[in-house]
Amino acid sequence: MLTIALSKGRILDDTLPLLAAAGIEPTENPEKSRKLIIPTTQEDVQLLIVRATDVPTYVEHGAADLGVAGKDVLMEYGSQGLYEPLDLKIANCKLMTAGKVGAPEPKGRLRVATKFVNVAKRYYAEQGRQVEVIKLYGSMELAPLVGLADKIIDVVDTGNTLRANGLEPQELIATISSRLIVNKASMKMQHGRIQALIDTLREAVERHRA
Ligand code: PRT
Ligand code: MG
Repeated sequence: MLTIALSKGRILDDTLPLLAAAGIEPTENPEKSRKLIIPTTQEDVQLLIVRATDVPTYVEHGAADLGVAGKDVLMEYGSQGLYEPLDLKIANCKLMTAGKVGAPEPKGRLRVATKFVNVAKRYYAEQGRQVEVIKLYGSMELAPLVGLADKIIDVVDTGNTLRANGLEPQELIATISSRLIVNKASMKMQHGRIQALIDTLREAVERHRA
């Protein structure tokens, strides 16, 4: 059995057409089903539906052989224990700092609210800047509005969410797309099969981009 971990929403939406190119289609709609293990048209391939931030955990520990995760999630998780053989070029966005429109740079220690705690610490450490990183799990945009933080670090697509809350994008930390990730032991044990899937997906990505 080959097990592929995916999250619902934009990653699933954009990954299904790529998997279809490899002849892998879910036998029921994962967006609607309550099932977390979804069989596919290939008897020996199944999908696991997990939270976006949990995908690397399932793959690193071998509960899934493959997965699809945003580069933001991988930067935060740390990708030492995983192979990352293919940029799927889907769910594109930017990881950015943002703050209140027109707010002056605070003097002294910067307070940064984010769910990307490791990324934030690394980013400001590289700049030699003293920061207090405040961990949040969502609605980061609120933090500067109520004085919880000076800035946030979050993924930005259109920027509409920032604008709607009186915030502006400031520094670009990384351009983000979703990556295929592979468990290291699976890559050894099922090399032929996984490599064939990677090759097919790579062609589908290129066709999709053309
Ligand atoms: O939603 P959940 O809490 O379960 O987890 P998640 O937010 O990590 O998952 P999901 O499915 O929302 O995102 C999965 C991946 O999609 C992320 O890890 C990113 O790599 C990628 N991605 C691409 C995005 C966006 N675009 C995006 N716009 N992830 C989140 N957003 C958010 C953004 O932060 C803002 O709050 O969507 C909102 C709208 O964005 P704007 O800029 O267009 O207004
Ligand atoms: Mg989300």
